[in-house]
Amino acid sequence: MPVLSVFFLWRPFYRILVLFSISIFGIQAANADMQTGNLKISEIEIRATTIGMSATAGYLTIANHGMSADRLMGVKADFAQKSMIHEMTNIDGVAKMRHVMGGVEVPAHGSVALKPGGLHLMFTGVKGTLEAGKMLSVTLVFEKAGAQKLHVIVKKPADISAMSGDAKTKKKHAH
Ligand SMILES: [Cu+2]
Repeated sequence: MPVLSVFFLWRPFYRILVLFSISIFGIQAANADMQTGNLKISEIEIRATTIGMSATAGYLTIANHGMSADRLMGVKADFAQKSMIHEMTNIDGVAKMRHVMGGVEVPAHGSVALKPGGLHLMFTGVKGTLEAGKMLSVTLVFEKAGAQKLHVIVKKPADISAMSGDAKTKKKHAH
């Protein structure tokens, strides 16, 4: 009898505990950092497009907790005709973009940031308009970690967390 009463006393707490755990995991699922092997990939943010815009860019950070370097070799996306890794350079005040050949190294115990004004994912021949809030997916291809299909979120340029204050004010990266 005392055992039973303890059980009934605990039942409501148990239920609260279950609900609490569900809410925690729900939050983790929404905050979409992704762990694959030694790589931790941040939520991928893609710039929203407006009517008539057929090119856009994507930003993310890849951290490598492993003992050996990996390499981001390429990117694939269903919503674009062509997906590439690009780099933005600013030489004497002239901003230029180039296609990064041979991929981007993710150093051992290091990280690489693809952000406005530097390295970025570049999508051309984008089908339709990418509105803010839209969920899409891209596949990142790594030399060692292989192909990783990841969710991406479309954001208004002002909402992209990878935007540095500098990039925001200059509005240089106009694609
Ligand atoms: Cu570009």
